[in-house]
Amino acid sequence: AALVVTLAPVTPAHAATVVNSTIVVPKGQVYDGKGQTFTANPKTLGDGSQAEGQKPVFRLEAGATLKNVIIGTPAADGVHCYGSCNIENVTWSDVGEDALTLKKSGTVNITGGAAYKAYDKVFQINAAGTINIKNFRADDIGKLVRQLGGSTYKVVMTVDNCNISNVKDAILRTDGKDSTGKITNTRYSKVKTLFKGFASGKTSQS
Ligand code: ADA
Ligand code: CA
Ligand code: CA
Ligand code: CA
Repeated sequence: AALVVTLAPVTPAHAATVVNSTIVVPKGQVYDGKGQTFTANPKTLGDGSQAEGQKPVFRLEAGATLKNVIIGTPAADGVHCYGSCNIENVTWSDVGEDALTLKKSGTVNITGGAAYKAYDKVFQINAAGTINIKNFRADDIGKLVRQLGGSTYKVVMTVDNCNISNVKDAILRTDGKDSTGKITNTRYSKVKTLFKGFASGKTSQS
């Protein structure tokens, strides 16, 4: 008799999860993507172009953590933080309109991960606060951090132990005279300028 082997259906390890409506991470909670890739449904969240008003793939309430996630393409408006948030080992393989936005005051801690192919901005800061970027890789971007154009609230920006390449505009950019930028222990290549728009004495690099 012939031997018949029936194989169970297998979900490929690398299949992306298509996000149809924003995944909300509640206040103080941790969302661990375990290395999965998430992409935006372009019809419901956004196509990842430079059009404003796209929706995020993830929305983090105050004190939430997002970790071990790959945001693939399209990435729509990436991640929105409504207050402080922790972003650990999150990679944007092709940033959409931007990668992450601070929507309400707080501290954003980015640790590990990477962002690639950001036509303009990676991290968009739309409220007073602090952004600390550590052990991060960025390549082929316009700006790594941009405080909302024309805004004057204070934003503290730090970059430590990062690897940044092919930056068309600046690593850190502000229009706020109280905002500060500090870059330490970081390698860069093909970066137009490190800092843009800061008042004198508000930047340091070592
Ligand atoms: C631009 C735009 C703002 C806002 C921002 C963002 O700076 O002018 O209105 O949409 O992008 O949060 O992406
Ligand atoms: Ca924008
Ligand atoms: Ca892109
Ligand atoms: Ca945006």
